[in-house]
Amino acid sequence: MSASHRRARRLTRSLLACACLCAAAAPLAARQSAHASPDPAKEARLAWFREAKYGLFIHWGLYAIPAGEWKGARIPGIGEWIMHRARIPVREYEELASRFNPIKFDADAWVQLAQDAGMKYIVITSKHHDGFALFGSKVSRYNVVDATPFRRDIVKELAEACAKRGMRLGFYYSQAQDWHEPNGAGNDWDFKPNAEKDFDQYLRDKAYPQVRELLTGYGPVALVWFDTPQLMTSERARRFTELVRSLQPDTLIDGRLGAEGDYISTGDNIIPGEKQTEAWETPATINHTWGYRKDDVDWKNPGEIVFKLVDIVSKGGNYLLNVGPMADGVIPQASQDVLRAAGQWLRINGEAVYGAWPTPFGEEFGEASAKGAKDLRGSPLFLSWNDYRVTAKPGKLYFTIFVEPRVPVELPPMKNAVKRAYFLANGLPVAIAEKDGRQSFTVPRPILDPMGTVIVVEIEGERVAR
Ligand code: H79
Repeated sequence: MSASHRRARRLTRSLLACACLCAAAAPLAARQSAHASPDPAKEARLAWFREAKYGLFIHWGLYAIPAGEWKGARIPGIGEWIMHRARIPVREYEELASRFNPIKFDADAWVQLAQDAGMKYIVITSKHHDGFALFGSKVSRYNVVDATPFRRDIVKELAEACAKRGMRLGFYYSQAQDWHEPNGAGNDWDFKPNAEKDFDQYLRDKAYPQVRELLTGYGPVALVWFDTPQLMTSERARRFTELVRSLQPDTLIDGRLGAEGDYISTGDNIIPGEKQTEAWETPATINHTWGYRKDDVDWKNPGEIVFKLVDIVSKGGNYLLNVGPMADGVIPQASQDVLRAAGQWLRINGEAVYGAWPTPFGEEFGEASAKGAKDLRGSPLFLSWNDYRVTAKPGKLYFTIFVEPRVPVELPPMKNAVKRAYFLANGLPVAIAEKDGRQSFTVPRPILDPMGTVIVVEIEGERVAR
């Protein structure tokens, strides 16, 4: 491929990345400055999260039954939004509960999948915007135990399976939008517009007490994943923070509560262009929906998943990758296959991922367009390069190569001497050459692993000095 071809391909990729920007969270850079001072308690809570890097998001609820279709019509958009998108009245949508009977649900199998995938934590929708709780709640009968023929507490079974297998479990909880409740945010087809609602009544009688239930009835909670902070004043948000901190001081709070959390949540499916020092996480779909849709079979392939994971880790973040189980309790086989294939790569190359530091360089991410081109939103266009990414540990640099290099790979300039280099997968040495003061290595062709070939470069000293 010629240089101009490669450039064109990169350009297409970065445009695609921009086009799917979603408004669920403010831009990362804009929120950076607000968190300047290091907080030791927060850093201690975050220790496991910064190590873990990769988690399984599970969106499951009544929306898995219609699976993107209502009364014979295809309803576009993300599957878990079907009630909103089709303006389904509460009284009609509620009837799905009487049909929710996922007899194939097997919590152990789900946790096994996460483990096979190399994921270190699970986050499940304990209550999404539709208001239906996947746990046995005393606060609202609109829950899996009281309103369905299934009558089993799904969150409890998953919590037990996680505890048994040493998997951390966190809860997504839609704190603001609740389309089932007259005073919850979001439902203006059955109820009054948000501005005329008694939102505090909803918080007091449902959201706060349900979050309390989640933090008292299900063992240690790794994190609470709040979302879409509509109507969330800082005072309303503070009550959630106090609840979480008082009940489980080690539990993390994500970045979408409406007050400062423990880490930054990027927009859905958004991976920032550069590394960030603050802890952060990208929530992402494996196809194009979160909740199951029968018509969305456009799965990312394992190579794309591995690239995104290493890209994210090289920028200091975590990847929370979603699956949408079907109404019978089974996670679509195709998505399981993708996760397990990426997990196979991680079994060999996980040293470059888990607990790894972000890149000490940054040049590998790409370059600003020399021609002053602008992206779709008028920002200067950044041409991202996807040839390789760098992660690090004390005395070691991991170059994960994604595009077979036709020329020697030059190490970015650093003061450290290189001790040796080798393939992570098999330990075979990689020769380092030096020319005009620049060190480089040559990757033999064909490339060892097309999904990502990791070359470990051992350096003098713990960290790169530039
Ligand atoms: O839980 C997942 C999503 O349901 C949730 N965040 C992730 C983690 C989310 N909430 N809001 N959004 C995502 C933004 C949603 C935008 C849209 Fe729509 C929903 C576009 C299409 C459907 C709202 C309804 C705007 C147009 C129709």
